[in-house]
Amino acid sequence: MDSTSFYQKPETTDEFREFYKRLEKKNAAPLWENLAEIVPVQPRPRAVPALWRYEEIRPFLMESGKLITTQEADRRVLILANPGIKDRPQIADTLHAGLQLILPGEVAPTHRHTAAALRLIIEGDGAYTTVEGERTTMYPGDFLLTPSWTYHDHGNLSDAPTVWMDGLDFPLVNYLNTSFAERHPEDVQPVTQKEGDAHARYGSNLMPIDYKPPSLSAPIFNYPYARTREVLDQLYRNGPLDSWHGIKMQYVNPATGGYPMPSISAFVQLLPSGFRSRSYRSTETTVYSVVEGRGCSEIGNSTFEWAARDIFVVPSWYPASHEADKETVLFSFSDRPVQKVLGLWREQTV
Ligand code: 1HN
Repeated sequence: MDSTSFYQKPETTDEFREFYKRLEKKNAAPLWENLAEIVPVQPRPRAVPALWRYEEIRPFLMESGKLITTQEADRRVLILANPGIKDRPQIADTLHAGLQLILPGEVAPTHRHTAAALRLIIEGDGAYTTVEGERTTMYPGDFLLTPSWTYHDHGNLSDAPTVWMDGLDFPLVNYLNTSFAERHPEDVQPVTQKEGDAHARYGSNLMPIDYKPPSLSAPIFNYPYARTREVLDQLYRNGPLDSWHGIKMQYVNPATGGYPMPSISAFVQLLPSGFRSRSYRSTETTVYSVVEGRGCSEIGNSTFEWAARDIFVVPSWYPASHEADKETVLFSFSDRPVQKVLGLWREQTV
């Protein structure tokens, strides 16, 4: 019996095949021939565990900077394409991840779409993203949101290339046939708020009185790394260290305590030098970006050695353990909120 199914297909005879042919003409099919495929006994993602080394991808990113302008490309992004998913480039079954380059002086025009996006800044100081009229300047390690249907654009006023990882939920959004997208009536939306307003108003353990969240996403759209790093340092000093996760925290919507966006969760974790995590798996698809450090991860039967700025993916239900050769900070994002709301999310320490 196929170990991925509780059900064994009946032997197919000529009589069956002839029946199936006639059935197909009527746009119908026998469930018993498809049951094993339709109801696997455990998740069977198409995506496989995979790693992208920044030092290998960066030259291609810079080459793309010579080939096409941001204006021409709209967004100059190299998609991280999972080798297990052949028909379209995406990092995993439910999520997109890519590396976006914006060169000094460039502007990526304003648009909005129903897919939700996040950024994790990888290289460069001083480029900005504007979300719904408020700019935020970005530094390495910063975690940014552009929630569903918010107007956003990017610009680079610094004198160095800026690179970030994009994470989007559009494989999910497209699966549900819920994608809408449009450009802003102007090439670049007007800036209507002072920089830092959202953070002061909603991100400082204070809320405007009578505040009612107008959307399912966080009202702040930058979680600066400087503050996050201090927190990780302090929590490491205070302990305890979790055997599976090190010091792991989740990013929250400060207005609700919930996920930053309704479809995407995000996490940051510190693994001390020499730390070896125990093995863990969950049903969520998780994309990791190494913010600092060096080490390796065992994912399923494969081992991946990583360094700062590398990206790797752990598809649903693959056991993963991480080892840090020096103090490491991992950022990660996943589709956990969608699984939770459907009552499907599972985890297991293995
Ligand atoms: C998008 O709008 C951005 O706004 C980046 O920076 C990556 C990947 C797929 C679809 C839309 C951006 C994207 C994207």
